Amino acid sequence: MNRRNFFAGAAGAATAVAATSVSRVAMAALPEPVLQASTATAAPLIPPNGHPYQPVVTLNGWTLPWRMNAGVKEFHLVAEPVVREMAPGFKVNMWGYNGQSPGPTIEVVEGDRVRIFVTNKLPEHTTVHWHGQRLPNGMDGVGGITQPHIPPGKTFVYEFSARRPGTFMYHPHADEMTQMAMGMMGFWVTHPKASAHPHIEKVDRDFCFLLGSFDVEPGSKTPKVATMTDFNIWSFNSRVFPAIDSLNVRRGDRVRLRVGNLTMTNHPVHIHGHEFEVTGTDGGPVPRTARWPEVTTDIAVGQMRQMEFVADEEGDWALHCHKSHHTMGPMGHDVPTMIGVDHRGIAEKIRKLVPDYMVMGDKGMADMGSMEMPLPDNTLPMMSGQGPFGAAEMGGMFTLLKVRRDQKPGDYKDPGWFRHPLGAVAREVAAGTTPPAAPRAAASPAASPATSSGAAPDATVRRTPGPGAHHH
Ligand SMILES: [Cu+2]
Repeated sequence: MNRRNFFAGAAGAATAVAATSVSRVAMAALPEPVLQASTATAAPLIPPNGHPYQPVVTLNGWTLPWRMNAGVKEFHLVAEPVVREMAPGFKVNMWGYNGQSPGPTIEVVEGDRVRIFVTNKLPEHTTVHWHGQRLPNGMDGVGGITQPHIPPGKTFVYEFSARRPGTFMYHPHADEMTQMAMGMMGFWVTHPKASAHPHIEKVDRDFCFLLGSFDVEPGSKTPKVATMTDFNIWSFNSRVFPAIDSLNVRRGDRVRLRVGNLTMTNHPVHIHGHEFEVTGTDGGPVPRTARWPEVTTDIAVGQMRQMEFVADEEGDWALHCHKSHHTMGPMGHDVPTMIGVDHRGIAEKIRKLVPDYMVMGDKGMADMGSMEMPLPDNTLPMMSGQGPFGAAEMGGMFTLLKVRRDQKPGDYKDPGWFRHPLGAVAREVAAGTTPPAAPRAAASPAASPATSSGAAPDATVRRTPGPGAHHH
């Protein structure tokens, strides 16, 4: 993390401050903005003051530190142009907050008094809307309706109490189509104050990310902001597979995923190998009796969902949007279906005229994953990612849930590829032979991991020990 004095540091402050119309005293009163240069998943921010809580981990992101001022948590968001590396070799000119898109996650506790300074370094006005919060109407951030817009170069302050625990987002309510298409959004988590909330379980790992979409023409660097639905880049926290970090957990951990959707379409988020329950929505925690097991949950536009499960199956499990074109990089939409077309010989003839010509997909599109296509600079390959068994043929909204028995509690490091037990991988069968039986998995308790319905009392079905239990 990289701290920089927004107004040029103590030594240079005289000239920098003189250039603004705001008094030196007023500037000194602002908390120093904290900026993030890295796209790596930051370690959870253990709260240094205030009510304690189990912090979240933001996928390829970070949590914004705050200053405690007479019992009020003070944050400083800076709305500004940023360059987000969506994948190595693919950098996009975005607008974001504090150096990145999405902006930093804000974490507070139910009942906290929160003051958020928002400095506008964009070339146009903006506001911040605190999506889902209970707050005084004048703090809701709807430009022109509940407040004047924040002009370029100015700092506004929002203040309210975090009244309801849950999963929230923030985004501009000013020239929204442009500003959200440019990547302006962030996550907000309000942790429960009570140590035993009736509808909020303790978890061992709590991850969050925002679904994003961009329209970046191959070879260009800036999203098109007039696009309404036809986006070509689909991201988790403005990163695309294989550049999205994996979610690394210890076998037996109770895991919470918080996902928010600020794209212009719905995303059915699907997890392999486990059943989960939706334990919270935009409106707050879901009572246990109202939950049901799922392996896919649709997240509509503007919604947030909390998914919870016990990660009790070891392996590298895919976690992705189930719209298959959302797990691909940019491609033309007018590619003809070539499956079954025999164009042997034709390509060679065309190549004499067009040296880079390639035949696309006469056996499907899988060739695209391993082909070395000539691409314009700063272009994301359409399907990429290498796994231990070959090309993953994926891009966009895809990552891995890595479950390991030897992952240490509190350790978020990528453990590398899963080492499968001998004979426990799907494999070729030679004609006329009978392969040895694959090893059977150790008997694992039936029933869904987060099951809380039916007659069983919670204590008997909650197989995950609390976070403390792993430490002994
Ligand atoms: Cu999707």
